[in-house]
Amino acid sequence: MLIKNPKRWDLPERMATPEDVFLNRRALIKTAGLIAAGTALAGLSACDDGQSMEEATPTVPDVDPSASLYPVPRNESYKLDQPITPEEFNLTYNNFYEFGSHKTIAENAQNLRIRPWTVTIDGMVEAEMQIGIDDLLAKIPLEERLYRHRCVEAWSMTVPWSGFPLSQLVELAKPLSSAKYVVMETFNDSSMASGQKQTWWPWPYTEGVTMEEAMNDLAFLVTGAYGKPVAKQMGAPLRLALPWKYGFKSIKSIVKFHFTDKRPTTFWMQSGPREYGFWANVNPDVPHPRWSQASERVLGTNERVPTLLYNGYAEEVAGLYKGLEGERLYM
Ligand SMILES: Nc1nc2c(c(=O)[nH]1)N[C@H]1C(S)=C(S)[C@@H](COP(=O)(O)O)O[C@H]1N2
Ligand SMILES: [Mo]
Repeated sequence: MLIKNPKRWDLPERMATPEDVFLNRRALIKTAGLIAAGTALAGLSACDDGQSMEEATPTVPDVDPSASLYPVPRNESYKLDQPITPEEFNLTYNNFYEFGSHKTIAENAQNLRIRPWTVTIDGMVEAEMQIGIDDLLAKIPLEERLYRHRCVEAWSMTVPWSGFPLSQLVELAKPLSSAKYVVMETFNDSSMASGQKQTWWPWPYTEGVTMEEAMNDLAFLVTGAYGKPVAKQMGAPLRLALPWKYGFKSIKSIVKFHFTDKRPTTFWMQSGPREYGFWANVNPDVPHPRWSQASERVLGTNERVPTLLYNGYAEEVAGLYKGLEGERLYM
């Protein structure tokens, strides 16, 4: 049962197939024995599977203790000659599978408790540590950057993120020289995130980048957006923004940074190895098995525009991939 609530920015269905339409179907078949037959059949059009999920009772919206930090000064090196996507789009059209595998998870995401929020830094570091988000925010100056944001489902936005370069977190962590990757992890608590009751997904959500990618100035840890603390549905209180990669690399609501010499098998690599790789750099010439990447739909204007190599950031990042041409860099 799909409850339609068409908004003027809704995409035609064929352009907005969710990431999991194929994956979930397979998972449902696999776990069919665990699900009441009727539900399983209704769930086969996987995009509405979140609707059949038991919704947790929304809690009273809490005041974000970091609110007084915003707005923060804009870093003029990261301007764009394209309009910012109106905030209502980023607040209402999200991917955050912890709260449902469809786009309208915003209300359910209000169940996310963002304080206390402890960030763990561990693995190949001089000294493992835990730090509360507000202590972290007090240590590192925040700035605003305008970034392009591109999902593998071929929609795009332009977002004013606030936060700080990932390189500053790496400096705080003091990794050993043997560390080659930083792996990030989202919270895992099905009592606040009903999507995490769907046990066929490899929770918690994880993502990772090489140390070299982490040190690139474009790699940005987001704590705010649109001049205020980042909304829960957008990955409060700490998410990543890697604008040259597909959106699934930009992990939300991070609780852990793990330094390692092993390349991680991330959430999406485990969920669909044929469809999702480690690098996931944007490239118009390399189609995803289900979505051509030649063009993208701009949320807000519904305009279709050509996709750019590295999502327009080739000058900043192409050098990271020299000598790696034999790898699946674009999926
Ligand atoms: N923890 C977590 N992080 C996540 C996701 C998710 O489901 N869970 N979805 C990813 C995908 S597929 C995209 S496109 C972006 C969406 O970010 P937005 O909702 O702010 O546009 O978040 C990424 N980060
Ligand atoms: Mo995505």
